[in-house]
Amino acid sequence: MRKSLEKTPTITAFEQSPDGGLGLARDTRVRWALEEVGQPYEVRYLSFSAMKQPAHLALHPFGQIPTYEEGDLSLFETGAIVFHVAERHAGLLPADADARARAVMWMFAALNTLELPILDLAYGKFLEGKQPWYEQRLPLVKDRVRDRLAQLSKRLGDADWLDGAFSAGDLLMVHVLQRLKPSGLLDEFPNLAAYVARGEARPAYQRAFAAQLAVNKPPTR
Ligand code: GTB
Repeated sequence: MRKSLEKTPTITAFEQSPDGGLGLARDTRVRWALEEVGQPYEVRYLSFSAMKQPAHLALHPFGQIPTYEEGDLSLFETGAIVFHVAERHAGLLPADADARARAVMWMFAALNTLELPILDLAYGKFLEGKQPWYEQRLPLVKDRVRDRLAQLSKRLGDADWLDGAFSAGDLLMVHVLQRLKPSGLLDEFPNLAAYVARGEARPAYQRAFAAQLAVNKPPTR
Protein backbone atom coordinates (compact mmCIF):
# COMPACT_ATOMS: atom_id res chain seq x y z
CA MET A 1 0.00 0.00 0.00
CA ARG A 2 1.27 3.47 -0.86
CA LYS A 3 -0.02 6.55 0.93
CA SER A 4 0.36 8.99 -1.92
CA LEU A 5 1.44 8.29 -5.49
CA GLU A 6 4.69 9.74 -6.76
CA LYS A 7 2.94 11.04 -9.84
CA THR A 8 -0.28 12.95 -9.30
CA PRO A 9 -3.00 11.19 -11.29
CA THR A 10 -5.04 13.15 -13.82
CA ILE A 11 -8.68 12.42 -14.46
CA THR A 12 -10.94 13.81 -17.17
CA ALA A 13 -14.32 15.42 -16.60
CA PHE A 14 -16.94 17.41 -18.50
CA GLU A 15 -15.96 21.02 -19.10
CA GLN A 16 -19.64 21.67 -18.35
CA SER A 17 -21.62 18.76 -16.98
CA PRO A 18 -25.15 18.40 -18.34
CA ASP A 19 -26.41 18.12 -14.75
CA GLY A 20 -25.03 21.57 -13.88
CA GLY A 21 -23.10 20.23 -10.89
CA LEU A 22 -25.46 17.75 -9.22
CA GLY A 23 -22.54 15.33 -9.00
CA LEU A 24 -24.18 12.70 -11.20
CA ALA A 25 -21.48 12.64 -13.89
CA ARG A 26 -19.15 9.76 -13.27
CA ASP A 27 -16.03 11.76 -12.50
CA THR A 28 -17.64 12.41 -9.08
CA ARG A 29 -17.27 8.78 -7.99
CA VAL A 30 -13.60 8.77 -9.01
CA ARG A 31 -13.01 12.08 -7.22
CA TRP A 32 -14.74 10.58 -4.16
CA ALA A 33 -12.50 7.49 -4.17
CA LEU A 34 -9.38 9.66 -4.46
CA GLU A 35 -10.61 11.87 -1.63
CA GLU A 36 -11.35 8.86 0.59
CA VAL A 37 -7.75 7.66 0.30
CA GLY A 38 -6.19 11.13 0.50
CA GLN A 39 -4.69 11.05 -2.99
CA PRO A 40 -4.41 14.49 -4.65
CA TYR A 41 -5.38 14.57 -8.32
CA GLU A 42 -5.59 16.87 -11.30
CA VAL A 43 -8.47 17.25 -13.72
CA ARG A 44 -8.41 17.84 -17.46
CA TYR A 45 -11.74 19.28 -18.56
CA LEU A 46 -13.14 18.33 -21.95
CA SER A 47 -15.86 19.67 -24.21
CA PHE A 48 -18.21 17.13 -25.85
CA SER A 49 -16.39 17.56 -29.14
CA ALA A 50 -12.95 17.08 -27.55
CA MET A 51 -14.22 13.79 -26.07
CA LYS A 52 -14.72 12.48 -29.62
CA GLN A 53 -11.31 13.56 -30.96
CA PRO A 54 -8.46 11.08 -31.56
CA ALA A 55 -6.43 12.34 -28.58
CA HIS A 56 -9.18 11.40 -26.13
CA LEU A 57 -10.30 8.29 -28.05
CA ALA A 58 -6.78 6.94 -27.59
CA LEU A 59 -7.48 7.01 -23.83
CA HIS A 60 -11.16 6.09 -23.97
CA PRO A 61 -12.35 4.04 -26.97
CA PHE A 62 -15.97 5.05 -26.31
CA GLY A 63 -15.24 8.77 -26.17
CA GLN A 64 -16.49 9.27 -22.62
CA ILE A 65 -15.35 10.67 -19.31
CA PRO A 66 -13.84 9.95 -16.88
CA THR A 67 -10.40 8.59 -17.67
CA TYR A 68 -7.52 8.17 -15.24
CA GLU A 69 -3.84 8.66 -16.06
CA GLU A 70 -1.04 7.88 -13.66
CA GLY A 71 2.47 7.77 -15.13
CA ASP A 72 2.36 5.25 -17.99
CA LEU A 73 -0.98 3.82 -16.87
CA SER A 74 -4.19 4.97 -18.48
CA LEU A 75 -7.61 3.62 -17.50
CA PHE A 76 -11.24 4.13 -18.40
CA GLU A 77 -14.42 2.68 -16.76
CA THR A 78 -15.15 3.97 -13.29
CA GLY A 79 -15.36 0.46 -11.80
CA ALA A 80 -11.80 -0.26 -12.95
CA ILE A 81 -10.56 3.15 -11.83
CA VAL A 82 -12.12 2.94 -8.36
CA PHE A 83 -10.80 -0.62 -7.98
CA HIS A 84 -7.30 0.53 -8.98
CA VAL A 85 -7.39 3.37 -6.46
CA ALA A 86 -8.77 1.05 -3.76
CA GLU A 87 -6.11 -1.58 -4.40
CA ARG A 88 -3.22 0.82 -4.16
CA HIS A 89 -4.26 2.74 -1.07
CA ALA A 90 -5.62 1.84 2.32
CA GLY A 91 -9.18 2.85 3.12
CA LEU A 92 -11.51 1.44 0.49
CA LEU A 93 -10.99 -2.33 0.68
CA PRO A 94 -10.69 -4.48 3.82
CA ALA A 95 -7.38 -6.19 4.57
CA ASP A 96 -9.03 -9.59 5.18
CA ALA A 97 -9.06 -11.50 1.86
CA ASP A 98 -12.64 -12.78 2.15
CA ALA A 99 -14.02 -9.40 3.20
CA ARG A 100 -12.10 -7.83 0.32
CA ALA A 101 -13.65 -10.27 -2.16
CA ARG A 102 -17.10 -9.37 -0.83
CA ALA A 103 -16.41 -5.64 -1.17
CA VAL A 104 -15.41 -6.24 -4.81
CA MET A 105 -18.60 -8.26 -5.24
CA TRP A 106 -20.61 -5.22 -4.11
CA MET A 107 -18.73 -3.04 -6.60
CA PHE A 108 -19.91 -5.34 -9.40
CA ALA A 109 -23.41 -5.51 -7.95
CA ALA A 110 -23.62 -1.71 -7.95
CA LEU A 111 -22.49 -1.38 -11.57
CA ASN A 112 -24.07 -4.49 -13.03
CA THR A 113 -27.22 -5.26 -11.11
CA LEU A 114 -28.34 -1.83 -9.87
CA GLU A 115 -26.93 0.70 -12.32
CA LEU A 116 -28.34 -0.97 -15.45
CA PRO A 117 -32.06 -0.69 -14.59
CA ILE A 118 -31.47 2.70 -12.93
CA LEU A 119 -29.90 4.09 -16.12
CA ASP A 120 -32.73 2.64 -18.17
CA LEU A 121 -35.07 4.78 -16.09
CA ALA A 122 -32.86 7.88 -15.90
CA TYR A 123 -31.80 8.02 -19.56
CA GLY A 124 -35.19 6.91 -20.91
CA LYS A 125 -36.74 10.29 -20.20
CA PHE A 126 -34.41 12.33 -22.39
CA LEU A 127 -33.45 9.64 -24.91
CA GLU A 128 -36.88 8.12 -25.51
CA GLY A 129 -39.29 10.55 -23.84
CA LYS A 130 -40.88 11.57 -27.16
CA GLN A 131 -41.54 8.01 -28.35
CA PRO A 132 -45.23 7.00 -28.35
CA TRP A 133 -44.45 3.95 -26.21
CA TYR A 134 -42.45 5.82 -23.56
CA GLU A 135 -45.30 6.37 -21.07
CA GLN A 136 -46.58 2.83 -21.59
CA ARG A 137 -43.18 1.32 -20.83
CA LEU A 138 -42.38 3.57 -17.87
CA PRO A 139 -44.21 1.56 -15.17
CA LEU A 140 -42.32 -1.60 -16.21
CA VAL A 141 -39.00 0.20 -16.07
CA LYS A 142 -39.85 1.64 -12.64
CA ASP A 143 -40.91 -1.76 -11.34
CA ARG A 144 -37.62 -3.29 -12.43
CA VAL A 145 -35.79 -0.68 -10.39
CA ARG A 146 -38.21 -1.11 -7.48
CA ASP A 147 -37.58 -4.89 -7.42
CA ARG A 148 -33.83 -4.38 -7.11
CA LEU A 149 -34.25 -1.68 -4.47
CA ALA A 150 -36.52 -3.94 -2.41
CA GLN A 151 -33.91 -6.70 -2.51
CA LEU A 152 -31.07 -4.34 -1.66
CA SER A 153 -33.10 -2.76 1.13
CA LYS A 154 -33.78 -6.17 2.63
CA ARG A 155 -30.10 -7.09 2.56
CA LEU A 156 -28.93 -3.77 4.02
CA GLY A 157 -31.48 -3.91 6.83
CA ASP A 158 -30.47 -1.53 9.58
CA ALA A 159 -26.74 -1.78 8.88
CA ASP A 160 -24.77 1.35 8.06
CA TRP A 161 -22.90 -0.21 5.13
CA LEU A 162 -23.29 -3.28 2.93
CA ASP A 163 -20.66 -5.48 4.55
CA GLY A 164 -19.03 -4.14 7.71
CA ALA A 165 -16.97 -1.00 7.25
CA PHE A 166 -17.49 1.49 4.41
CA SER A 167 -15.83 0.17 1.23
CA ALA A 168 -15.47 0.85 -2.49
CA GLY A 169 -18.64 -1.24 -2.86
CA ASP A 170 -20.59 1.31 -0.79
CA LEU A 171 -19.00 4.21 -2.65
CA LEU A 172 -20.19 2.91 -6.02
CA MET A 173 -23.57 1.80 -4.69
CA VAL A 174 -24.30 5.20 -3.15
CA HIS A 175 -23.29 7.01 -6.32
CA VAL A 176 -25.44 4.70 -8.43
CA LEU A 177 -28.48 5.12 -6.13
CA GLN A 178 -28.17 8.91 -6.03
CA ARG A 179 -29.43 9.12 -9.59
CA LEU A 180 -32.84 7.91 -8.38
CA LYS A 181 -33.48 10.92 -6.19
CA PRO A 182 -35.64 12.88 -8.67
CA SER A 183 -37.78 9.78 -9.35
CA GLY A 184 -38.93 9.49 -5.71
CA LEU A 185 -38.23 5.73 -5.83
CA LEU A 186 -35.45 5.94 -3.28
CA ASP A 187 -37.83 7.40 -0.71
CA GLU A 188 -39.97 4.28 -0.93
CA PHE A 189 -37.10 2.55 0.92
CA PRO A 190 -36.19 4.69 3.94
CA ASN A 191 -33.13 2.60 4.86
CA LEU A 192 -31.71 3.09 1.34
CA ALA A 193 -32.45 6.83 1.44
CA ALA A 194 -30.62 6.98 4.79
CA TYR A 195 -27.76 4.89 3.35
CA VAL A 196 -27.31 7.37 0.51
CA ALA A 197 -27.47 10.29 2.96
CA ARG A 198 -24.79 8.58 5.08
CA GLY A 199 -22.54 8.28 2.05
CA GLU A 200 -23.13 11.90 1.09
CA ALA A 201 -22.30 13.04 4.63
CA ARG A 202 -18.78 11.64 4.42
CA PRO A 203 -16.21 14.46 4.31
CA ALA A 204 -14.51 12.85 1.30
CA TYR A 205 -17.80 12.90 -0.64
CA GLN A 206 -18.38 16.52 0.36
CA ARG A 207 -14.95 17.49 -1.00
CA ALA A 208 -15.53 15.57 -4.24
CA PHE A 209 -18.96 17.14 -4.68
CA ALA A 210 -17.65 20.65 -4.01
CA ALA A 211 -14.80 20.16 -6.50
CA GLN A 212 -17.11 19.21 -9.37
CA LEU A 213 -19.64 21.89 -8.41
CA ALA A 214 -16.96 24.59 -8.50
CA VAL A 215 -16.54 23.92 -12.22
CA ASN A 216 -20.15 23.29 -13.11
CA LYS A 217 -21.89 26.08 -11.26
CA PRO A 218 -24.57 27.51 -13.56
CA PRO A 219 -23.79 31.12 -14.55
CA THR A 220 -25.33 33.66 -12.15
CA ARG A 221 -27.18 36.31 -14.11
N1 GTB B 1 -19.44 2.73 -17.87
C1 GTB B 1 -18.75 3.98 -17.98
C2 GTB B 1 -18.05 4.31 -16.66
O1 GTB B 1 -18.56 3.93 -15.61
O2 GTB B 1 -16.97 4.92 -16.70
C3 GTB B 1 -19.74 5.07 -18.39
C4 GTB B 1 -19.09 6.40 -18.63
C5 GTB B 1 -20.12 7.43 -19.06
O3 GTB B 1 -21.32 7.11 -19.30
N2 GTB B 1 -19.69 8.67 -19.18
C6 GTB B 1 -20.59 9.72 -19.57
C7 GTB B 1 -20.13 10.33 -20.88
O4 GTB B 1 -18.98 10.56 -21.07
C8 GTB B 1 -20.58 10.83 -18.54
S1 GTB B 1 -21.27 10.31 -17.02
N3 GTB B 1 -21.09 10.61 -21.75
C9 GTB B 1 -20.82 11.25 -22.99
C10 GTB B 1 -20.96 10.34 -24.16
O5 GTB B 1 -21.18 9.13 -24.00
O6 GTB B 1 -20.86 10.87 -25.29
C11 GTB B 1 -22.97 10.06 -17.55
C12 GTB B 1 -23.81 11.23 -17.23
C13 GTB B 1 -24.07 12.21 -18.16
C14 GTB B 1 -24.94 13.23 -17.82
C15 GTB B 1 -25.51 13.26 -16.58
N4 GTB B 1 -26.43 14.29 -16.21
O7 GTB B 1 -26.56 15.28 -16.88
O8 GTB B 1 -27.12 14.13 -15.20
C16 GTB B 1 -25.23 12.31 -15.66
C17 GTB B 1 -24.37 11.29 -16.00
